[in-house]
Amino acid sequence: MRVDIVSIFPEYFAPLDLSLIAKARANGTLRLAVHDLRTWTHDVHRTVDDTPYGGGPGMVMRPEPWGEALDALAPDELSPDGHTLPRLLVPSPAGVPFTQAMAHELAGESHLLFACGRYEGIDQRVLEHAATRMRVTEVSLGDYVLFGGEVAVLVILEAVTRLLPGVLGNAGSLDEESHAHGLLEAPMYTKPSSWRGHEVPEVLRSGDHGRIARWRRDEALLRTADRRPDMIAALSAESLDKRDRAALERGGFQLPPGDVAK
Ligand code: JD8
Repeated sequence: MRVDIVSIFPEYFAPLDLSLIAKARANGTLRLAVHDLRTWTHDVHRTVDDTPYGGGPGMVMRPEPWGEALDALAPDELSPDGHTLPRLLVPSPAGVPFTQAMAHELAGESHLLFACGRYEGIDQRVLEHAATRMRVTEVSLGDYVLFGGEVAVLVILEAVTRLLPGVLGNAGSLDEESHAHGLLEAPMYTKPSSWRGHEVPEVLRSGDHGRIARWRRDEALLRTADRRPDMIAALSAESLDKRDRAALERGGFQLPPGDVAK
């Protein structure tokens, strides 16, 4: 997969030289380039912002450098190597929520182009114009306010890279399956079995794989009901059996409506 990032803070992306993302870059799974937006300015001050039309606080990113950046990184014509136009992703608090499902979708693309805004954001015409030639998605990490799009790109790229073929081994595919069951994970423990007076739950040391699986499922259900009632409500009636319902009831949780016969 090819990835281009445009930002006024290219140094923000230093973590992409570390760990599994660095490895994916080194073995060619990920072809990543970070570009300084100011490359595409022409004035002595390399200006990227101006005052907002309509008034209000702060500054807005001028369209001209962005237009030139996108022209350079997403040429109209198919390039000699035959690659297609990129998918343009623009982090914004007004974007569609980034989810694991979107990470899977993006992992299937051959070329991603990230545009990192700062200040009050990018002149909307940049996105309008880009949408005449490529797929454009404004995407949000969540309902809180950041200074700019850089951290969002780090998050999205990490979520996508770990889904690329060969980046994770067996552990990865199993991990994805567990996310797919729609519950939070049960807590994990390692040695020593007793630490500062805190014990590893006895069941995990029992060697009884049936009991362990049931305990983990119960813990997953209880912490999901406690922390993410929205996820419990989203479960289909068939995904909770009688045993699951009993565990939630014992934990004092109101059961979501469903087929009581199950
Ligand atoms: C991009 C500029 C800051 C946005 C005024 C100051 C994502 N979940 C998220 N929260 N915030 C962002 C985000 C914030 C950004 C930019 C993403 C570019 N800002 C601006 C408009 C209102 N603030 C984000 N993804």
